[in-house]
Amino acid sequence: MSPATDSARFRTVADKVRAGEPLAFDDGVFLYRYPDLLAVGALANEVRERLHGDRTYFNINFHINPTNVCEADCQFCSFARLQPGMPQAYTMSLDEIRGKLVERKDQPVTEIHIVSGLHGGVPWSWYTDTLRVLKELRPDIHLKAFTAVEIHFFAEKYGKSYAQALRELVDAGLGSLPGGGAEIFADRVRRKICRDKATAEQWLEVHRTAHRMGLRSNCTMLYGTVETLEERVDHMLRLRALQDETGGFQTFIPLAFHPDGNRLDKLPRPTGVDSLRTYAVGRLMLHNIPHIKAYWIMIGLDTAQIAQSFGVDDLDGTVQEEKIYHMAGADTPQVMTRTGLIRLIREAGRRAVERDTLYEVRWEDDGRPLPGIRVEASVPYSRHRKRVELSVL
Ligand code: V47
Repeated sequence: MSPATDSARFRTVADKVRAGEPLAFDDGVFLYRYPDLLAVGALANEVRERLHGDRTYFNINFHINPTNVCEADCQFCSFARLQPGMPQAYTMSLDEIRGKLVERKDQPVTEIHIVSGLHGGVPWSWYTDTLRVLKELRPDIHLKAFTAVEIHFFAEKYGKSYAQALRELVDAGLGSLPGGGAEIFADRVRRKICRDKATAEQWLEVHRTAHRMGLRSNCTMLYGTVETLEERVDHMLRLRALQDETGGFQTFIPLAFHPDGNRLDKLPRPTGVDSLRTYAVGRLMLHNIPHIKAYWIMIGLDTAQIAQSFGVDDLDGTVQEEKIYHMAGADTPQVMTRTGLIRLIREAGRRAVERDTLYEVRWEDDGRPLPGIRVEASVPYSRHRKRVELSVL
């Protein structure tokens, strides 16, 4: 196609977006290939601002990874150890799990994000008690725990239906499901990078079951391994179809592949441009999922700031002691303070909104100076913009 027909096609796609029409598969692939990244970003930003204005959400959370013993042998994973007793394999006792929360008892944490391995050598009660011991200590805390891949594994291993496994976890304190384990839905890719865990259909069925039970969940896409752009768009469309059916997804989180310490270590990391485009295309294709989240741990703080103008309205989180990406070579800090996150958001010209896991607002930034934040970075978005315009004049 010539540049002229390309820009005509872009205008047609933009018209569809502005009319609130769902984009088609070919539109998604076109947006991935359209050379003008800033135009794609600006269109995604229109949708982002229509939905959320200048707000960027964040929450105060930390991670617990109770074991890294995992029967699945995913090629991209640097965290899992196939057998107990292998170097660096660990499984926490319930006391150790409780201890992770005791260590943080004075912090205003509202969520614990729990991702485990597929460890069949522990009884089912170890998984339910993991939630129970945390809830006993802090009944108010939200437990976002166990990916759909884990739920599928629990059902198979311990002889339960998805609904039964989820019900028992809810009784023990489960609040919602994180979005991990989706990777890329295309069979061709799953056969290459994660052939021995839940299939795409099983992943989607777990989320369908959870949504029907009234649980909320998130969804992810691992990009930058062996998938094509078409397979990324297909992945987004399968998420969109389930969302049309259930409405239970809260946020879509693209996850940039980290190559260190795993068997795909010859692959390069996705570039910043690829990440920004993926956020933007995600925002445009997934018109029915309310939020697009940047996991700054994976893309770095700089890209996370810019992503807020490419469709992203949500940043995860204050995350502490993250293992999955740091074992895969992430060089981002392990901890981000609340003030640090607010500063990151303000400096991007956005208004920070602290939320809980289900997006209830807990605090909104009114631009007042905060300790450790420069005054010029504390000016709210609209005034900040005026100031910038004036200084350009
Ligand atoms: O399922 C594993 C991915 C996921 C690597 O729901 C990798 O709010 C890149 O799902 N390079 C777990 N990705 C993390 C996850 C998540 C993160 C933040 C927020 C939420 C949420 C969910 O991480 C895994 C897998 O898809 N992953 N290894 C790697 N080397």
